[in-house]
Amino acid sequence: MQMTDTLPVHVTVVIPTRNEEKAIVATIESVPHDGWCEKLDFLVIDGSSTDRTVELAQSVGATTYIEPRKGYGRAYRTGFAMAPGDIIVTMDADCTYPGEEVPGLVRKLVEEDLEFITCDRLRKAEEGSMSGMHGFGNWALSFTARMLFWYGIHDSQSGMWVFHKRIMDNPKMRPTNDGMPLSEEMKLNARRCYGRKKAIEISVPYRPRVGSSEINTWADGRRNLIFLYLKRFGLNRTRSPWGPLEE
Ligand SMILES: Nc1nc2c(ncn2[C@@H]2O[C@H](COP(=O)(O)OP(=O)(O)OP(=O)(O)O)[C@@H](O)[C@H]2O)c(=O)[nH]1
Ligand SMILES: [Mg+2]
Repeated sequence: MQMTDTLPVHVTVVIPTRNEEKAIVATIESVPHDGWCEKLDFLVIDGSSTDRTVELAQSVGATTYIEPRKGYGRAYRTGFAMAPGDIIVTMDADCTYPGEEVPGLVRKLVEEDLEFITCDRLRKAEEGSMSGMHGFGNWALSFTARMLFWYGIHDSQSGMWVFHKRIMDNPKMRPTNDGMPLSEEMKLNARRCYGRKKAIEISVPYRPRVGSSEINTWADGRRNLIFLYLKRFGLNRTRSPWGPLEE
């Protein structure tokens, strides 16, 4: 198949947002819209933004859904269930991830018969994309995850994944966490369910953020670390510090 052929797939880009009016339009427009796949749509799961995020997302054709329950993980769990496409792509609404790489990543998933791709940000991070503290936190969490699970993923915190929606039918793949730890949970579940040949990691550029972040580096870092230990001992489904587990 040539790079110019239209891929016979329906792709939904799921984007969680909370007050991202400065970057949501550029994030959506960064993904090529030139007919590289049969159908492409954008599903924005908004955590009750108080700015113009929703209106702006709709203005460039995205479907929006307000998820009042807090959390990055909650937004994705809702978005995965709602996404109409057979292939799901994720990214933050802050211009940090390379939207222009989406067609190539989807093509790779389809043509190489993969189940899941996670994008490593650490090897190709551009200058200014990660503060020293963020970089250290990412490295420390990724290192801890590798030591606990021996699963070989370099960047446990990346939020850009490309996968077949059908993998969410697998209860061992479906994530349980409503917060930032959903990111590491996705990779751990994917490697456990599909192994190193079908669940792969690819390095992509990572860019400076547009707009300000609402995450709390220390609190989220601690939650991510606790989650790794709970999961290691199989307690994340029964003892969730983020409240009851719902579908
Ligand atoms: N729906 C929803 N989206 C959220 C929530 N918290 C964060 N987000 C979105 O999730 C994405 C990831 O959050 P970021 O603030 O970028 O977190 P991060 O990438 O770890 O931090 P930065 O490096 O500063 O970008 C962004 O698009 C946020 O707008 C939430 O509670 N609900
Ligand atoms: Mg971000």
